[in-house]
Order: sequence, then C-alpha cells, then structure tokens
Amino acid sequence: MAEVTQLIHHYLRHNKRFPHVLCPGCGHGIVLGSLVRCVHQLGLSKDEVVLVAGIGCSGRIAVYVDFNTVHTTHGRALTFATGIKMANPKLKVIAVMGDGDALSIGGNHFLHAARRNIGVTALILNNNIYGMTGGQSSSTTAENCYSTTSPYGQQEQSFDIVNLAKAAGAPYVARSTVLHVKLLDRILTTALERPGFNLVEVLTPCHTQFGRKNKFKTNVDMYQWYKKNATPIEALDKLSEAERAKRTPIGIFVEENRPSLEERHAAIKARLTDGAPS
Ligand SMILES: Cc1ncc(C[n+]2csc(CCOP(=O)(O)OP(=O)(O)O)c2C)c(N)n1
Ligand code: SF4
Repeated sequence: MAEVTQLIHHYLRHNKRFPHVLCPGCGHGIVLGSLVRCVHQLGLSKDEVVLVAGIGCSGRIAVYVDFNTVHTTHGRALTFATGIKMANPKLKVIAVMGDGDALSIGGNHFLHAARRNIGVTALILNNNIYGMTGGQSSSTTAENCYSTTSPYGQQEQSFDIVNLAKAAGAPYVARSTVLHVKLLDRILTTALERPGFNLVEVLTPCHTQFGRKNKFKTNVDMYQWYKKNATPIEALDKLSEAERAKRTPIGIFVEENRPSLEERHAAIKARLTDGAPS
C-alpha cells in the first residue's frame, strides 16, 4: 500500500464521515494533510493527541481525524483546549480554528491563551472570510475586499494575526500558506514539539466565498497570488519599501522559551504539597 494511503487509513476516520464537505480547491485539506504528516513524523500515538476544533469548514478537521477530538462552539476552542491541557498536561493539545472562529467571536480567548502561555498549538486557518455560513466578513477580511456583508467593500481595518499573537506574548509565532507545504510542515512540527502557546497561522484559499467575489477567476489564481505575494521574512530586507508593503511575510516571527502555564502551575502545586523550593 502506498505510504499516503497507509497514513489515510491510520489517521482518518475513513469509514465514517466521507465524502468530505470541503469544496474543490479549498486549502483546508492541505492543512489536514500537513497535520497528519507532522503527527506521524513526531511518532505521537493517536491517544496522545487531542484535537479541539471550533465551528466552520475548518472545524470539520476534528470530525475526520481519529485522534481524541472535540468539536466545540464558535470562538471557544481555546477555552476547551486550556481546560484539557490543565487537566492532563501530558496530552498534545491542538486547537484548530478559522479566522472568524479564532479572532472574531474568539478574539478575547485568543489573546488570553497567548498571554497565559498555555501549552497548546493554535492552528488558525485564515481564509479571510466566514466560509461555512455564506461568506460574511471576518476580522481578517482586508479593507476594500468584497463579502456578502460588505458588498461595497469592507470598511473596517483588518487584524494581522501574527502581530496580535506577538503583542499578546505568544512565545512561538509562525505563518505559512498552503502553497508553501514544506514550510507549513516544518513550522507545525516545531510548534507541536515546543512547550507553551504556539501560534501557526496558515493562509488558505476559500474560492467559493472569498475568491470569486474578489476578482480571482479560479481557485488556481488564489494559489498563484500566494506564490507571488507570500515572501520569507529573511528575503524582505532585500526589497524596496514599496515592494515590501505589497508582500505578506511568511516564516517564523517569534521563537522564545518561557515556562508554560501548566508547568508553572505544577511547580506551585509541588511547592505547596511537598515543600519543594520556590
Ligand atoms: C455562537 C455561534 N455563532 C455563529 C455560528 C454560525 N457559524 C457557523 S460556522 C461560521 C463561520 C465560520 O467561519 P471561520 O471560523 O472563518 O471558518 P471557515 O468556515 O472559514 O473555515 C459561523 C458564523 C455558530 N456556529 N455559533
Ligand atoms: S466554503 Fe470555503 S472554506 Fe468552506 S469548504 Fe468551501 S472553499 Fe473551503
């Protein structure tokens, strides 16, 4: 059996929820593939991994994989993930969210999970839109882009997820696109290996709800846009200021080590119960 088929049989609930709901050309399946590869490469058992998802098309990932999974409510994936990690710090907890989920309804939870440095990998699938419910603007829809709720162009300024995570104190902050699969595999593997709060943003096309309203004739045009505009941060310095302003930086933005919330909590517990030194 080909290796890819073996991975599918091993990690997906292939006999339950298929055919999947994702549209042709949707980037979410590429992220799912990367997640499976990274877990496999790290040699994690399915029982060690907990995947907590919010709602939306991105939230469907939790339905397809054969890890411990929880499909939670809009904006609350990180709150469930926090509880799970605090209850059993040995588990590898991953929260999968869309941009609408993580930053519109869930924005407050996102900031506080980063600030607390809870040991969770936050994987945000940013397609700049609410995909599943019909293409309403989210807080990452760029100014002047069209959506069902901004038929004359979005008038609000958008969030930059990387900058938000940095400002909130996340010790690992990285971004890729679904076109840059090797980078995606690399940053996701690193995030899964690290303690503390790890933010991985993935730019992923939703041609159905975003692309066709924003002058991308086909879903391939969206992938080509990523190819043209996404630029490794190391290469940005070589560009003129005007060129830099047009690019979307990808790569690792923050990589620091700080004790995670559950580690600090365990240390206090040990001090109070066993008299361990403070
Ligand atoms: C509290 C609450 N409000 C609204 C909804 C409806 N809802 C379901 S999916 C969705 C959009 C999700 O968008 P996003 O998180 O960006 O994920 P995508 O579908 O784009 O992957 C919304 C608004 C809900 N499920 N719960
Ligand atoms: S609506 Fe968008 S996000 Fe949802 S499956 Fe289709 S392309 Fe993907």
